[in-house]
Amino acid sequence: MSKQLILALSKGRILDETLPLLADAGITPAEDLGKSRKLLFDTNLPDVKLVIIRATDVPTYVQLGAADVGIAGKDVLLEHGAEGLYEPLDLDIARCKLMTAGVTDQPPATARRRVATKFVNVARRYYAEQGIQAEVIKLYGAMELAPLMNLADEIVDIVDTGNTLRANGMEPRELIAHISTRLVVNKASMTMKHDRIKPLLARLESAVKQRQTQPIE
Ligand code: PRT
Ligand code: MG
Repeated sequence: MSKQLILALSKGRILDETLPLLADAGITPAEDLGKSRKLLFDTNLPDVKLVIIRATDVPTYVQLGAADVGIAGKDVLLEHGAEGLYEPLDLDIARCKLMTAGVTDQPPATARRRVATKFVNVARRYYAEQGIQAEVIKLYGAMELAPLMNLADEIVDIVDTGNTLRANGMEPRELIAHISTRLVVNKASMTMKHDRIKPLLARLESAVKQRQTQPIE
């Protein structure tokens, strides 16, 4: 196994909140990420590299050992499954909720419920646990549109302020999980590169704690 440490970061909204945390832990990209079309970046540390990929691909990279460490939303991790991954640290960023939602003031469908979501595994598990018969329909985006178009009765999606739901005539219903961004580590890397990963974890953990104790202005 190489001595290099590869960190897989989720692009999109998590990235903006991840970079300051990494900087606090002593890792900064060698060039401006926004000004480059590259996907693999050097950092200030000669043996640490960053890959910036789709959030949904992060668990796969880490699970298969292409990256040693990854940063991804708990929603993505729940959907992907945790096999081959350790999840040692909650970075406490990009907090939101994974919820069911339906059309405002419309009672839930009593027969087999049609549920549109990109979180098909999470949704199947959730409705089965609730003893609700559900037909889960995979969508890749704009879940809020599905009930309006009578494609589905409900959706399972990320909710933060609830504004997106309200703007589309929908209301949040049941909480499935509280979500935040997590650090994941490949199980083999954790053993083989423990001397590299342990200090990184410690520095990130103290960066997270420091933010949590900062007074809110
Ligand atoms: O592009 P892609 O389909 O992959 O995802 P995306 O563009 O929806 O999100 P991305 O990649 O920028 O970041 C996704 C990660 O951020 C998720 O995996 C979550 O862990 C985290 N996160 C935190 C959120 C939100 N907050 C959030 N509000 N991800 C998505 N949203 C979206 C949500 O899908 C919905 O459309 O914001 C809308 C709801 O927000 P409110 O405030 O209107 O309720
Ligand atoms: Mg996106």
